[in-house]
Amino acid sequence: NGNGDVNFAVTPTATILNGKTYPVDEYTNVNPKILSYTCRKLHLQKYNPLCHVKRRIIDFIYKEFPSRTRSPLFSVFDDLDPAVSVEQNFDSILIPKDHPSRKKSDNYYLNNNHLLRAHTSSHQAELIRSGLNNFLVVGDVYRRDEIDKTHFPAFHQVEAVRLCGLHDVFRDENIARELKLFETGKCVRTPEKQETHTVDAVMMMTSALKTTLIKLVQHLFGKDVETRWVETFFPFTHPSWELEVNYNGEWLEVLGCGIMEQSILQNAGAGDKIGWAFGLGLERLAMKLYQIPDIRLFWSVDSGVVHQFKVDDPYAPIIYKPVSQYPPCKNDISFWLPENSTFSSADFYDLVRSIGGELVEQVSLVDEFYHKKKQRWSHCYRIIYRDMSKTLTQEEANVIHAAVEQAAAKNLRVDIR
Ligand code: FA5
Ligand code: MG
Repeated sequence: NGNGDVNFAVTPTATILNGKTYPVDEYTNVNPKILSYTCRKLHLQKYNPLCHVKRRIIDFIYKEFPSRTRSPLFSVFDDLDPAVSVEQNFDSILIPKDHPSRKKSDNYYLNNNHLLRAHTSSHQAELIRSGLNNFLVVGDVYRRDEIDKTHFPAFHQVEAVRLCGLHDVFRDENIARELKLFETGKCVRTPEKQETHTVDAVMMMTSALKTTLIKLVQHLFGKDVETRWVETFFPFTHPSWELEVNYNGEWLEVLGCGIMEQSILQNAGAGDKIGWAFGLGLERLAMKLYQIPDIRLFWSVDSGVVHQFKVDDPYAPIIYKPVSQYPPCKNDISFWLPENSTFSSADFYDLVRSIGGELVEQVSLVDEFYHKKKQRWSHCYRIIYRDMSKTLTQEEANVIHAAVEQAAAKNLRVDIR
């Protein structure tokens, strides 16, 4: 449950998560540390900043899309199981079999058939198939990624999907009689649209999508927020964009969006509609909103951090006040990579996280070289350890660092120098 109680177990032959058993195979790369984050459900903890931002977003969507019945137009799912199938996370939304985003080095696989979802888009197809036209999915997602102040292996997304029929797209009766959603004649894909869509339908949908998103960020940050659209590519939308907002003078990507690929709708039994979708990162928005300087702070249980967000009103104008900064400890680690190896830095980052957890602030590759005589590569990484709520002594850091060295030698078969 959401109180941090353990809801997983790891045995040599299987991982048990939320009552389901996933046999271990050569694809398994989850570890107890990452599994422990699935118990936290930060977006469901009333006083977590991510929950405040989530409530503001849901509020906005309810107001923006008023319903003609007594229940809201958009259904909200915020407690779907983060363990999903490869089919859900990739195939159902047309991610090609050889796409780099499927790599073992980028995801947490339970086994060759299941993984911790890498995005909330995993649930698009099944929810459409269940008959829904408008829904939000809020959830924790997992990626093996870099380690710094804006990246954590577990983060949170909000997904929105809106499917429209002819009369939702063209609200005017007379216009709806004249125009169509789908091409009947020539079918070509252009940078502007998919082969089956009419230019008119795509223009209307794009305008509705972009207007909704600009209003959303204005709802969060005020009318003066600076934004820009960047054209991009997703296998599940076309055309596609990212929205960036200005954050302390730099452009910060906060979401991806686009016109949904028609075959996703067709496969899910909604081929007569056209859809838009977006997926946003809750941490990025909350960091800007509350001036939270480090992504690890969302996971803090330190009272000095938690107390600042203990308000019932999600619109309370909170500015995060740094709990006095405790000093960092820097430790370097150098090792020879195994010969003819499949070593990847992602494996090492993950190992450091699995041992040091939230005490790891940053890991960076500071030196690499090839030794001709030995015919081996050497890597040197700098690890910054820092406790967010008390001083971490160098002795304490050394204990963690020694455990990292041991585990690297044992699990990654590197030779510590
Ligand atoms: C996606 O995950 C797409 N599924 C989004 C989407 C949905 C596109 C529906 C079209 C239609 P992307 O990998 O860019 O895209 O992630 C979306 C957002 O999640 C990013 O803009 C960012 O705000 C957030 N995000 C991504 N990676 C991280 C990370 N490591 N840490 C924190 N936030 C992240
Ligand atoms: Mg992106």
